[in-house]
Amino acid sequence: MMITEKVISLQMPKRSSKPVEKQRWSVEQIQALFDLPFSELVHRAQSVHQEYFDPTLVELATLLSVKTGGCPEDCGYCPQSVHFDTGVDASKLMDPDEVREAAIKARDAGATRFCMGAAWRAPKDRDVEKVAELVRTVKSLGLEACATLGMLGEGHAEALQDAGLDYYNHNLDTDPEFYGEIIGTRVYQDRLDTLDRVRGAGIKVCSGGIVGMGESRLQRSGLIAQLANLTPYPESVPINNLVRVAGTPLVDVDPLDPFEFVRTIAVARITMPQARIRLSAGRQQMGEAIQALCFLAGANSIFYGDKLLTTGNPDTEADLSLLSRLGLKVGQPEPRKDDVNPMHLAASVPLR
Ligand code: SAM
Ligand code: DTB
Ligand code: SF4
Repeated sequence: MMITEKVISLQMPKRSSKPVEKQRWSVEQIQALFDLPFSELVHRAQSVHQEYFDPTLVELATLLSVKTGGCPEDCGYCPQSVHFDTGVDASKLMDPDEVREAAIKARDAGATRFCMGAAWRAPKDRDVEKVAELVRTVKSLGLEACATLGMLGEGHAEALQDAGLDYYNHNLDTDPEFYGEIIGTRVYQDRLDTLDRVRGAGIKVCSGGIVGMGESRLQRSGLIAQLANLTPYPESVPINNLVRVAGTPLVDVDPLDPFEFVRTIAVARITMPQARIRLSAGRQQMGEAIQALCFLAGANSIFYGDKLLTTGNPDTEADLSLLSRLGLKVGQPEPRKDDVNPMHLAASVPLR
């Protein structure tokens, strides 16, 4: 559905029980949030987080690479692409017993969501059938199930929904203007089409992106605008900090200022107040203090387990210790109120 762009009012609209007409975030409005003094931005994000969620609750989602490497796509950040020599070997799809074992381990360690990743450009019909079996396995253990398998074709989302899949992860990854510098084998619209299929089948959308790939602040704002303007915006938004992997074209890119990463989390929280905002890849390189700032800025989910897909993640003991020292509890954050137009939250942001 197309929605009209409106000029943001400097007055707070009155709350009403009527559905609020969806307004589009402009990239400039989002950049104005990014440009706020750090303390002001984090304060606003924290206020939104408190308004919509129990801010002491953090989701633990465990990842498992069920089919690793050998991917024909050329995503410049990815260790699993055949285009780059990263030392990642290609493997076949795991069988249900292996997945069951990993999911039980994750559940026993405290995870509530189990996300299966496959290094495919797009799964074939028979791949989807097999993954549907994996989804049933995960669901039978009482976990939320998520899968990220690449672009979905006709009937795929429905088959996964039928198996009980709760979330499908497919990231927009970056700003449309910057996208072509990172990925050449598929276009932005392909990603939007997959998200439409997921939404259409009644599966919750998990979509976010990566920062620290050499994009500008304007382009980070462009990514958040794309996500926040989806109608509705995703229920789950992973924000990844680039893990610079040897052999990929992005290995030597300048690391992002960690405060800029925190700002990205804060802006995602303000613009998508009901979403679970996941502090995703890059935590191992980040240090505890920056992670604490991310929780303060509204992150309420993490990838939990010693490994992401092919790269490392903090140990589970270290994560539980960090959460405990911050007085955070483990659980499944649910928004505690209906959405109001999140743009009211930016109403007093000075625009250039
Ligand atoms: N092949 C599927 C796809 O591309 O949708 C699923 C797996 S893919 C590895 C899932 C996501 O992981 C990517 O969209 C990207 O956001 C993230 N990712 C991959 N490599 C990364 C890296 N080096 N650093 C941070 N995030 C990364
Ligand atoms: C997402 O946004 N990040 C996760 C998950 N979705 C699939 C993947 C991170 C991958 C980091 C690089 C690796 O471990 O291979
Ligand atoms: Fe393949 Fe996904 Fe990696 Fe791109 S991000 S190369 S599609 S596994």
